[in-house]
Amino acid sequence: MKAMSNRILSLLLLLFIVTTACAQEIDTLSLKKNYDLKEYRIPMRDGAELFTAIYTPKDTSKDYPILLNRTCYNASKYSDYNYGGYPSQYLVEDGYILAFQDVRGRYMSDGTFDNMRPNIPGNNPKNKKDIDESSDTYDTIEWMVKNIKGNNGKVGMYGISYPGHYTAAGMIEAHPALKASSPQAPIADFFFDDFHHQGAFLQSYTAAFAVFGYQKESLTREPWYTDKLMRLYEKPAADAYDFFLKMGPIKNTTEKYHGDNFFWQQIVDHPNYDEFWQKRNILPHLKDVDHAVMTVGGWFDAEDLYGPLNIYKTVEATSPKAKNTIVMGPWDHGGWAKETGKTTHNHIYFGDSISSFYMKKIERKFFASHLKNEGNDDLPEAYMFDTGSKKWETFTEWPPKEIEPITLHFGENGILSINEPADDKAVFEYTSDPKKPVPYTSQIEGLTFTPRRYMSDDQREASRRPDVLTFETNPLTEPRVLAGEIMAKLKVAMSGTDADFIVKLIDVYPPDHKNYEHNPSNIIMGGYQQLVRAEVFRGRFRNSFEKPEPFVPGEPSDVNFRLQDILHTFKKGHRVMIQIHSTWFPYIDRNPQKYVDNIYEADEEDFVTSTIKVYGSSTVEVGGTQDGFLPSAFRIRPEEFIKD
Ligand code: PG9
Repeated sequence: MKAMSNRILSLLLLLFIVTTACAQEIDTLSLKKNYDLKEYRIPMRDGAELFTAIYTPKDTSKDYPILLNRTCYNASKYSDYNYGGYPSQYLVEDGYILAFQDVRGRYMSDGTFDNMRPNIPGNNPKNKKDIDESSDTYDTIEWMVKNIKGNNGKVGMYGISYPGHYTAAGMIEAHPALKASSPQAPIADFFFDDFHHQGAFLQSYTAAFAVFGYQKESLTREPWYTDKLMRLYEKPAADAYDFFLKMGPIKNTTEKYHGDNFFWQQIVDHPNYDEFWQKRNILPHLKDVDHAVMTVGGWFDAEDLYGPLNIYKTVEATSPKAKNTIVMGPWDHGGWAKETGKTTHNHIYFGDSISSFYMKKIERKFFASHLKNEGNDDLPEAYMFDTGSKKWETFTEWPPKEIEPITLHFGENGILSINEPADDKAVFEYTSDPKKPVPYTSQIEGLTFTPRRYMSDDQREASRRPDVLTFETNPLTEPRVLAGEIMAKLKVAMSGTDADFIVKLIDVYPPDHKNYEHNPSNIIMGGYQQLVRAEVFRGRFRNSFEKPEPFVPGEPSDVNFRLQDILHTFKKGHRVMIQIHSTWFPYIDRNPQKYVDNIYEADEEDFVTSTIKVYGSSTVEVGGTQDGFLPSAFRIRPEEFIKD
């Protein structure tokens, strides 16, 4: 049984990682026919050797640029030609030297792994004393350009997710041969990406800790942590909501699953944005980038959406010499790297061959123009897919100034008004019960590595709950494009001393909207409430992510927070809807609603029901660039960066 379950588990894990990092199904025969493969151990400045699998084109009649992918997901797997993390088939056919490297401390590379290893400024070109991902990238490029036959002296980097983070790290004090970087779904800061959203913990990530929370004991081509992952999958839970509710407070995770997991312990020991997290934020180091950067993300990326948007914005603000482009499409995590024919997210259909369009017309052009001097990079500053009109749009800047932002106001009887105060005197109230939290999805989902489908899910079930405030406009008489940043500015009060706030922006379809022709799940599209954007904010961080504060019962307080950007046309006849609630389970762990110093150590009796008030003077600002008060640490513009 054990052997069988390990096999299932390894497949499960491989499926996750392959779907995260895989590209257009590679024709491995053409790869074998046209590329030679060799394995290297590349020496770093401190003597550590990093395993690197390098494919070089068999046609030696010309020189080729190097495309480097640094990964924590097992580069040694590329040594049998049929792994899933290759670049697109178009790049393979165009001819590049393809390098895949295990980052320090992973699989076949030396050293100790550190999640989001802190960047040490001033490390390059040569600072013998320190190492980080930027210095490891610098040393790798230096070695490859000097030692790999047939390279043209130009290097590109790309990677999806954690490999996207390593691509962004390589952009810092970059090697001069690095000419084109494409961080895709890159992690910028684990306090805002993946494991946390603005400091609120993603309990739905519980299984993921096994992959990142144990050090290997020797060089290995196989995962060493599968038995730890099995602890959660021994009795696969078909219903994560039920599984985690029955498990009780987060502290039970420590006792039952992760007591020996170093990364879990770091998460538990650092519930606030302290130096441990601030040092791992890559944004303050992304400056003076002087080569071409194309950041890619998915509007429905439930894992890394903060990362791509803020890495693009930071480079735009700090690096005038960079040719800086952002591409955001109707994809989930890494969806642009695999062609699915009909591009859908959950129940929503966006069009055909959208990923192929990206790979052929955008990504291929980006690398060819900067690494092969073939064609020119006439890509727009922002290549953005409108998730409402379902069309690509291009902008000369992002967020765009030419699209008017709007202010949404809440009124009695669930009225949402656009740009007109509805009723500043109104007070809306709900009772939040952590024993009956609001489900994050209308579907029953089992334990996943990370949840993905919820990002465009139907919100009708939530809008019918008494603990969800729901406001909607009248049917729009004209289409309305919402583009750019979103800021929720809530005035709240509560009977408890802590609370989370979830704000959702929803596109409500007209009641007579047709169902899809091909509709095996019989989804009723008439009245569908499509989630456009949602975000959670842990109210204790309302004045500072570093120094949380309890609420005073009954005292009105400001809770201002950012939702991630959007580009969405609300069509004529549709309505704009806002939902506000205080639990979102088990995507986000439950807030006890009684202030405790560390929620990861809260006991069952700390979880209390709370009556929450939202005042009519609250608003949601949608579009453009949202300035105004931001809690400290949520810095995306360099002049605001925390000093290292
Ligand atoms: N950013 C993704 C992730 C990291 C850690 C846990 C779960 C997901 C990724 O690298 O795939």
